[in-house]
Amino acid sequence: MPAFEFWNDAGATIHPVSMADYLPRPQLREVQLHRLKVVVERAYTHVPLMRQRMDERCFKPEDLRTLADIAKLPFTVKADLRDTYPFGLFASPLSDIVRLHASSGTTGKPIVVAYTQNDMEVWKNVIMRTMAAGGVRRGDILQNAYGYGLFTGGLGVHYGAEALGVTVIPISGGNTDRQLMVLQDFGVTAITCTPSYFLHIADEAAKHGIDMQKLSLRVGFFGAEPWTEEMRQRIQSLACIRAYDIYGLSEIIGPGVAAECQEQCGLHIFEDHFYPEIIDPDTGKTLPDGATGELVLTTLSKEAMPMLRYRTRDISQLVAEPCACGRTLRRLRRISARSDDMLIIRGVNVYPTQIEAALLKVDAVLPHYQITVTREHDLDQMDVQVEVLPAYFSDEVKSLEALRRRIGEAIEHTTGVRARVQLVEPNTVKRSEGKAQRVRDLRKLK
Ligand code: DLL
Repeated sequence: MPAFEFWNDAGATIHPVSMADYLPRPQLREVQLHRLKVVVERAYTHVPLMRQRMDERCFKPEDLRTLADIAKLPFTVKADLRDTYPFGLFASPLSDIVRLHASSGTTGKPIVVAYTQNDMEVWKNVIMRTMAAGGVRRGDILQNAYGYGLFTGGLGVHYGAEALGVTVIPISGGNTDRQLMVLQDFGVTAITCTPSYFLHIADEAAKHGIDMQKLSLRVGFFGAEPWTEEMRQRIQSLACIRAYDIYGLSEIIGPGVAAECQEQCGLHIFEDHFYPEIIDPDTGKTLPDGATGELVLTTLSKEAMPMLRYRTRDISQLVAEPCACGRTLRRLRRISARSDDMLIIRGVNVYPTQIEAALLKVDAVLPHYQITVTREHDLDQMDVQVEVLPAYFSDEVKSLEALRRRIGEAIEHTTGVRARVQLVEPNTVKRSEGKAQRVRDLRKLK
């Protein structure tokens, strides 16, 4: 194997599992095209819905000659998984499937996803590369606080971290007192959980007089929900760790579709296994690198459930410029929002992450908030409840009022919408052990 696959530009040794991170782009594209042809053929042969969709477009697998031809393939959407519930999109017989996971939808039945033994190897591979990109290696002790079970977070991270030689503590989500005990007593150096749950753990630590900065914890991989750069800064300074973003979704594999390197400047997509496109969500047209739009992913190596052009509903951008780390994989900008999460308030589009960014720019604000939207006298009303430092409650009312005004202005400045702000004491807003529910849209109930 050529030497470049073992060294990065800085001359540092690359862990063998990460070699694919540094493939020269032309070679990577060759791998992608080869795998794409195989996966399209597989979907056409084994998944009736995909064959029907391709037939409707008069598209045959052999029409795929270049990577650009991917645009000729039909999209797959979440409803396709629901409509074929539970096993209708499987391309392997059940006897070849070694794992099932399911993602709970907001309504009705969950979606079911499947893995063959080879799929499990791919999953392990991308998690190993994720961990390695954040500087985690053999000798590290990982507290895996993503939920174990049907959710892909816990078990997905588990096997990849183990394969890398890391000591994994399968603690799952919840039982925060026990999380704190383990964090302190087991010499934990790395943690995986949602950013909101990490904040909850940190809060509880403070209540128990535990100084997070004095623990051996060095790094965290946070994902499964949208979070902002402002939140990263809070987490990093609170616990004196490096906080990396990890992205993924059940339909594609689970965690490990993309992850940040130590540059913390976008998430490298494991492009040898997942082919990304950004599209205009309204027209479905593919957009160039750098443009903002909906992320569409095609699995290049999945056997049990190949996904062709899956519309994720996640809004992002592709960054093609080389990263200082030397990886040749393109990056995904931090997922700013899900199109499903977009609130339309008095005609203005507002994303919860915009509110988070506005709130956390104000020093006195704690990273716990809830957005409630109602309709009063036919007019949309947005209420933001946010925790602030306790000192403000013992202070003169005037300073509390000034702070409220300052937060209100920050929200209006960022979103263009005026919100009613309610300042509350620490530990008032409901905490989450998994994905945080930041928004309550009560208009939908009417
Ligand atoms: O949340 C998989 C996962 C587990 C990712 C652990 C990272 C860590 P689902 O439950 O199917 O799978 O939810 C997928 O969560 O489409 C995004 O909207 C959102 N999401 C996941 N990671 C991020 C992230 C897992 N880093 C959905 N930033 C996705 C923003 C994220 N949103």
